[in-house]
Amino acid sequence: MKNLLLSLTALTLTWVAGSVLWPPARAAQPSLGAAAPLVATDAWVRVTPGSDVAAAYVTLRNSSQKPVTIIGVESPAAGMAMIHETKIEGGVSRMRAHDQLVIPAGGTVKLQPEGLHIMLHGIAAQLSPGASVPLVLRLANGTSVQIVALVRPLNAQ
Ligand SMILES: [Cu+2]
Repeated sequence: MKNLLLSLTALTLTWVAGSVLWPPARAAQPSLGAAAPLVATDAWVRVTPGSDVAAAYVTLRNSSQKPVTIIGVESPAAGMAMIHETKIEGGVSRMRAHDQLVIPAGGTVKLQPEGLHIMLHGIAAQLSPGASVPLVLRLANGTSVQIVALVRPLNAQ
């Protein structure tokens, strides 16, 4: 009986430790530095054949109690990367650049077609569907988040 209790205690402790560590930093999207609480999922790039400009989309979740501010984006696959937002103004679709993007504490911001996106300019090599594009989000706290985005065809939603 005593042994049983001991193993139950051990199990409970293991479970508690597991909960504290959750989410386990989503190994697929590692972040540099200890204090990068952004979790990036569903990252993809929509390519236009023959164009050296493409838009990248990703869902960003802030698992911390503080807002996280993205101050820049880089990609080794592009000459320049910027945060853009598409808005319909007077029936015309316009893109506006954002100097920064704030993910509220505990909040989620979706970069998706017809809205916020990462604009990639000067794509060096022609990207084909299925290829992956590394993206780096630079955060105001000095850390950065590495993302791998999957290339999808022009008609992807
Ligand atoms: Cu754009």
